[in-house]
Amino acid sequence: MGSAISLPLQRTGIIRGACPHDCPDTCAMLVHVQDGRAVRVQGDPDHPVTQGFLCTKVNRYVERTYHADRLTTPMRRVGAKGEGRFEPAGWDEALDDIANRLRGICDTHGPQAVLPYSYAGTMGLVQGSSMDRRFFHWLGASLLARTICAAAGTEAWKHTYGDRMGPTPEEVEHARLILLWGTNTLTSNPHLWPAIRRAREAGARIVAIDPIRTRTAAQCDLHLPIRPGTDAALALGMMHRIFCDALEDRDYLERHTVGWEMLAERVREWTPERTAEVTGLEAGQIVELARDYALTRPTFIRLNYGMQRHAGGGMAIRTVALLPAVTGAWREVGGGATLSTSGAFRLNNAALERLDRVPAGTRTINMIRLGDALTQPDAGVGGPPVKALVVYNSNPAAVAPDLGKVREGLRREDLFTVVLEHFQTDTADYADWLLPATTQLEHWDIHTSYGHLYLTLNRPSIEPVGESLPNSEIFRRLAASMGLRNPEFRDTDLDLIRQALDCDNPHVKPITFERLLETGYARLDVGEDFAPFADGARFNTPSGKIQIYAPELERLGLDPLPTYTPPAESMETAPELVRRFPLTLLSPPEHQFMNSTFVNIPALNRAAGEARLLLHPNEAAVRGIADGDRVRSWNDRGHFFARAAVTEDVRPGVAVSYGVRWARLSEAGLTVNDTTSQRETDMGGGAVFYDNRVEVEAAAGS
Ligand SMILES: Nc1nc2c(c(=O)[nH]1)N[C@H]1C(S)=C(S)[C@@H](COP(=O)(O)OP(=O)(O)OC[C@H]3O[C@@H](n4cnc5c(=O)[nH]c(N)nc54)[C@H](O)[C@@H]3O)O[C@H]1N2
Ligand SMILES: Nc1nc2c(c(=O)[nH]1)N[C@H]1C(S)=C(S)[C@@H](COP(=O)(O)OP(=O)(O)OC[C@H]3O[C@@H](n4cnc5c(=O)[nH]c(N)nc54)[C@H](O)[C@@H]3O)O[C@H]1N2
Ligand SMILES: [Mo]
Repeated sequence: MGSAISLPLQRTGIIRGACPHDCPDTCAMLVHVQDGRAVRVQGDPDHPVTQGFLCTKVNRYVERTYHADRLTTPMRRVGAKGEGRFEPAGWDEALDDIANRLRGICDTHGPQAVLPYSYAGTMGLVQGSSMDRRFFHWLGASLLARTICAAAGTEAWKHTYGDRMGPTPEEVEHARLILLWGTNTLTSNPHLWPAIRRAREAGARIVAIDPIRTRTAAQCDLHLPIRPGTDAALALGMMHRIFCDALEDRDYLERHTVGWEMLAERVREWTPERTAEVTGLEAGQIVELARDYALTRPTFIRLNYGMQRHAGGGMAIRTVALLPAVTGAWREVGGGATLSTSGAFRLNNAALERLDRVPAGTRTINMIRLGDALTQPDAGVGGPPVKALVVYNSNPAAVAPDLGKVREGLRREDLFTVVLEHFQTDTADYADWLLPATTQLEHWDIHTSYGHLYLTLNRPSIEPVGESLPNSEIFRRLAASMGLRNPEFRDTDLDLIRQALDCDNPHVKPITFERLLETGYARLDVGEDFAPFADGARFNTPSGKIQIYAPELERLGLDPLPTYTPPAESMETAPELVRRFPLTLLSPPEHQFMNSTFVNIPALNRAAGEARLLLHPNEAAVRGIADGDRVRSWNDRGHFFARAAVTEDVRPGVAVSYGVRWARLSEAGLTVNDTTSQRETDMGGGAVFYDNRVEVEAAAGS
């Protein structure tokens, strides 16, 4: 373990850490330890964004860490695939066997028959994208396109603004109109809320644009229950009005954008009436929103993931994100739009990951097509079948779309599966080897953020639970077992942190490891009032400007101008399908869970209750469904069961089931993701979780 933890642990006191989860807030966490045992976690009261509080979930981090079900030794499968029966084994035995099996597969089928599968179980660079990547890159394994969450928006923003940046909670309090557009802030980005509250106390109006009256929408001054997947239409309709009333910022457009005249022409057709018809909102509301947006200063749009998870998700992000370019909202502190702030954080990922070692011609497999990749002889993309799957920081048998296909693949007797985990998850059930990994309290890491501007160091606060090891150490040892002797596999976790910081990004330059050891976190050196796209900004796009017209999109077969792309499963595109499956099923995050993490924490599971299906009273009535009935939702991909909740919180035509649940804790082992599709978004090959049509019926046993 020397290479993983190489500074002494303090046995009693308060240790500075970082919340590792996939959330924009990246909290600075204080871990209270007593005699070598963690007793409490707390949000750092001095951190300007964390402000002394953690969320409902992470408050339970100590409980999760010492959970009776934590994996504490390597485990070898003894039952049938998927049965989830294992026996304990030693690390040497496990690593030797895994190395032998992988070597055999590489020799027979070539190294591309090995597929790594990871996502954001931890957002830490060391435990998430360092030794693991080096291992697979040196081996010559297939590459994984990590598209499940943010790919559509990332690609859209790249073609439009270049780097992903925007106001952070520290600036947002200056805004006087805030649009929460496709985001459930109180659940998924709760540390933005104090800034919203302060803005509101100073007179700001808060508007939620969401098909569901979420707990966030319920707190806003106005809720616009938009039809799913039609956000681009709403933005175009707003622009129509803004140009008609000559409320655009001509000076900003001329100096900083290309193609605005074409946009002004394009939006002429987006009259309030047409916009209303497409979006399901009222024409009067649209006109009023547009005028408010153009006449208030500063205006801030938090545009987030909801709108990305539809076939036209990239175009939707791009179109909505252009509103502040049209009105020049970027000029002021707190004005503009934020998708992500990760563009401010370019660390030395190249040194950590060593993509330069990837053999030329290596294929890439899109993670959201895992079902196809495991069930098609050429993995769906050409080349050898996938013969080995190594999963860490992810739970694909719960979070991936089209789970029926995923399980069919995982059940293959000829697929060798290794899972690094804290718990026996849905995916772990299918493992040949299950390896115990450390949690954030037990390892080092460094964290960027996609919702603010602080770099955060995570110090381990306790010894590893049982025989668990950090991911980095498991891959270090696996590399040794496979005979990979390059010096890169000898770097310690502290070496890796130093390498990450050793970069040419001027925002990061003043931040050293020593400084982070002392303070725990540090703000990027971007000056006081962050207004990245104000006057004088340079845009990291091919033209150096905001690309309202983006010629690169034309080469990808897409409209180079902002446009409305209807959902793939909609009346406009698939009327026959819609007649059979009339409801759009949305499955956004459950308040008490973090994707599929924390689902096994008893207090949180109790608070979330059993899986529910929210339905508008009209939709329930025509199906003879009463509140509390057991219902079955289905389409051609699969089905699942839930308890009906009849409520006006969802608009007609929409059904909602909050996720992500564990299949092994769900009725019949089925969840929402048995119905979702492997289709890719227009940009970035992202997932379309919410572009999903189902029918619902009362099930026996109501
Ligand atoms: N508690 C909790 N917090 C989380 C997570 C979690 O699982 N639990 N997950 C984290 C992760 S990985 C992510 S990516 C983020 C996601 O967090 P958010 O950015 O909030 O995204 P979603 O929750 O996917 O969707 C947000 C809202 O968009 C709405 N929506 C769906 N379709 C549309 C649409 O077409 N248009 C509009 N305008 N709205 C739509 C949904 O009803 C939902 O209320 O949250 C992070 N934070
Ligand atoms: N229907 C539907 N499906 C969705 C979504 C949705 O909104 N609706 N959201 C999607 C989104 S936005 C995302 S980001 C994905 C999330 O998908 P994932 O990134 O797979 O997220 P989790 O479900 O939290 O699974 C992470 C796993 O990593 C493990 N883990 C955590 N830390 C470590 C570590 O240090 N080492 C190891 N070895 N393991 C660790 C945890 O125990 C957990 O089981 O899900 C997607 N799936
Ligand atoms: Mo995500």
